[in-house]
Amino acid sequence: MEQQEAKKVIFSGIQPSGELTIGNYLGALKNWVKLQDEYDCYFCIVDLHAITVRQVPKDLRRRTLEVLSIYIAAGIDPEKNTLFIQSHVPAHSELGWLLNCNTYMGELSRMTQYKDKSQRYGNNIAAGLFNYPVLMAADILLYQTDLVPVGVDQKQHLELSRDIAERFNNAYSPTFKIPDPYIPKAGAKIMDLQEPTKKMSKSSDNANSYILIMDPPEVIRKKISRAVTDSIGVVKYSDEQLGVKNLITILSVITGKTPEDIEKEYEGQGYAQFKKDVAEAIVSELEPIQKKVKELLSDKTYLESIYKNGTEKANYVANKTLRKVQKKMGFIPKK
Ligand code: AQP
Repeated sequence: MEQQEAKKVIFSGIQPSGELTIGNYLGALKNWVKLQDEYDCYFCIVDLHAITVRQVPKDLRRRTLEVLSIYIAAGIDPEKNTLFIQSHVPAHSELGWLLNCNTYMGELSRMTQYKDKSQRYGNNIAAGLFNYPVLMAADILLYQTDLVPVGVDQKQHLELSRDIAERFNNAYSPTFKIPDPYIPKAGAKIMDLQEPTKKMSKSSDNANSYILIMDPPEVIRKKISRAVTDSIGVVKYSDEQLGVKNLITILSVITGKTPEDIEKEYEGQGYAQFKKDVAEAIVSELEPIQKKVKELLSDKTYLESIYKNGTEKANYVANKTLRKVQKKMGFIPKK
């Protein structure tokens, strides 16, 4: 009998560190949906990463289920993919520690996300924020992942995961698959609506800087109408007009039109109609997702069954890798 070729493994996750934005949706989730037929996908809610910055416990609990609902509502089929909560698979923390002992302080201090975030938190920087990329390496390496869909912002962390894996494989013997970044064709970095030089971020202090997946239509319209543009008055996809460029990107990813087509469509029209259309495109893209999320959140038993199933599969695969690592490092196997 002809043996079926195993599908390549994909791992990715989102932190429940805030309400998800259209950055998370257009930059990550919308692409994940396209991967689910071709790959064996593990989509995780990375709650252990979220606590690198202090969280309010009841908000973390609520958001974790909200993120799971958003995954499903965005079109990720729980039957085809492994959906689970990171803290339900203890191997993540365990491998994280083992890898911490195989990672250098120098490597971690070069991570730009750490440099950026530690500036924001001043004197109260948790050691976990510094070690975050090691936990991310554990997440990925546990599943013998082939490909990791990452935004440009996460590329440096993935390179570190590769370095850690290669170092371990050389020091002991081949144990981890070396993961490659997967940069989706339609990948987009969505920028902050108020400061378009920065990426849109769910933990921003300014609510006008992002659009949440769950924002009601009138809030979306208001935020887009307030989005920073310029005084040039031409809808152009240009680095001189970062605010407008960002709105074109959003419209382009939602509608599938190219930035050039969008430029042509609004030739000689200024920004008013363009902004209105961007807002309506977002509203109609998010409407069915919001409706589905609300339905899912009212059925906790269903959500529980999804993450329980996912955890079971994830635990099985992750423990296999963890046991191999422990054995190679010299730990006595459990009887
Ligand atoms: N603005 C964005 N544009 C494109 N993709 C984005 N992603 C996040 N923001 C944008 C992608 O979403 C995935 C999960 O991100 P995360 O929650 O793990 O952490 P993050 O990248 O640090 O996202 P945030 O919103 O900026 O979170 P906070 O504010 O908590 O740090 C990743 O695939 C990421 O590329």
